Amino acid sequence: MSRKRTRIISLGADVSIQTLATNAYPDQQPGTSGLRKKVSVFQQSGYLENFVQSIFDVLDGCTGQTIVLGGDGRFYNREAIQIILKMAAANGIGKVLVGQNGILSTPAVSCVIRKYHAFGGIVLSASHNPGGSDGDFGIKYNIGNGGPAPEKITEAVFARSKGITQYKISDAPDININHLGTSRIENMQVEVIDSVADYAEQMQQLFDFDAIRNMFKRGFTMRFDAMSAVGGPYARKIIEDLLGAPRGTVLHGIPLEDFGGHHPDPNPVNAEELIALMDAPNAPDFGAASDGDADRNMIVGRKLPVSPSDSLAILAANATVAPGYKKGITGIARSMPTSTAADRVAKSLGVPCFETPTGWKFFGNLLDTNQATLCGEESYGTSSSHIREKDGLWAVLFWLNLQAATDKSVNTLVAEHWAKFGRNYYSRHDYEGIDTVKANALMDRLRNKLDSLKGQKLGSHVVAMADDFSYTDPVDGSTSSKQGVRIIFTDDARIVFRLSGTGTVGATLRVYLEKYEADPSRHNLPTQTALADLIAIANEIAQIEAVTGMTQPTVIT
Ligand code: VG1
Ligand code: CO
Repeated sequence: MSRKRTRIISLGADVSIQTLATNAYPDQQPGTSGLRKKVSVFQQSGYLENFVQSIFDVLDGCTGQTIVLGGDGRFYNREAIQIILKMAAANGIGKVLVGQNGILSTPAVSCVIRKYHAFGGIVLSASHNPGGSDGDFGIKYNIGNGGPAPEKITEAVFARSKGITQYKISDAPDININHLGTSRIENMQVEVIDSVADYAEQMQQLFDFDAIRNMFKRGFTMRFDAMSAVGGPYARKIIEDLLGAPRGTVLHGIPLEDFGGHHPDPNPVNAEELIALMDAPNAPDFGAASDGDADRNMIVGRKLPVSPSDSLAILAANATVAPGYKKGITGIARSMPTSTAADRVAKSLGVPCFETPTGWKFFGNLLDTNQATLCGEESYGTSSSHIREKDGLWAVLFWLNLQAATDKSVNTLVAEHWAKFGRNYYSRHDYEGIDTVKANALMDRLRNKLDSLKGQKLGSHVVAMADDFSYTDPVDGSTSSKQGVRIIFTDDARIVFRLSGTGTVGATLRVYLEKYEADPSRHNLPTQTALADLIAIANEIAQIEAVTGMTQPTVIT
């Protein structure tokens, strides 16, 4: 597309506020978690500016208000921060709280918005997607409750972006964001805040830091892999400084613009170094990792990566060990593809378990109305009502608190949980880089089969129900449809198919597989072995190999 040159449309009363002409881009639709594109796409003339102006245009009443701004430190973070600061000033924002060096983890943004009663916040991150000049960049707007904007807002921003013709920006020089303190752009105040302090303070209110500190004093060992992403400074401050774990407990603790060339996704495939450490004969007691923007977590015992769905269930079952949850939980919420392990815990606690579409934005209303206290997703996301984002380090601290309070290892806690509630064997198979047209056709064919599936016997499993998941928010009544094809069997096994909404190249098919096993003597099978029959059924029903030409998933978690 040839772009017309930027033209000044008008100068404001204060001459340094400019209104510049721009051409709309057609592709600024936010996905599961904000707008994510290749860095080179964001670097196109006006691309970031259009999206930011569209946000300001649809926000009612943001004039004079405070917003929070920060990102995961990936390539283009600093440039984007300067552009957004100048645009915020030109759009009449009263004050911006910006993380030092432009750094704020996603959970820290949520924490800071809530603590200072800000109007909202802008998070710069493509989360677990790779970074660097040829990697991905992303931007997301969070509302005043600290959580991702609901679809009503993201759709309005997208609609606005398709018709945008101009944006406002100050031509003030760049602000120094390296040092704490206050400065101004036009009439807007800019306060550079400590990236970690508010978040660390909140964690100390939720968890028993004394008990964890004593556990480290007694020689408890752990490794936290920050994956060269934004979790590093948070983990170093909290785990090494405040909890007294020895230096070196946090691995890859310095955030790098390209995450050291790695994929900052804390799962056994991408955090292979940590997994190797935890598999070794002299493994530490506990392993953990977080992702690009530190909202995901992986929990690892000796030779035992804990499935995120199990982690949610185990934390829910033991929530009262942590001071912040000693009164118990009001309910649990999980995304639809997440295993039903948490449902069994909710049932035994006598609290509701909500099933929402994929993406943290769907938990906000349940948390705001106190219907749920803990939330989780199979994609290594867990958190609670303390903020409105998933929170990687929070989950790790919860597991530390649990081990300190019970004096039990991760392996023992997991085994005891399975013995009591049964085990939900679980795995996700991702098929990446599929041609988008083919991927959509595969999903359409699945949808067309749904009506005929009920009652059918597939392998040894009988289909109890099959549908395309649709969710009506119990608080605001909004409906989200086409959220994933699910096949549920009479023995509680499930297969779910959906397409990713966070990728930037082609389509990714996610196949989620789950099988329930009550018998403790059958709780130690390799996961893929336990799920082998469901894997075969999924391939058969979706014709994955025939459509994609792939005989194996690209990633198994
Ligand atoms: C993925 C996960 C989803 C998560 C989302 C954002 O979305 O499946 O559970 O909420 O990423 O996580 P999708 O549409 O690609 O399946 V993060 O840590 O990337 O902000
Ligand atoms: Co993330």
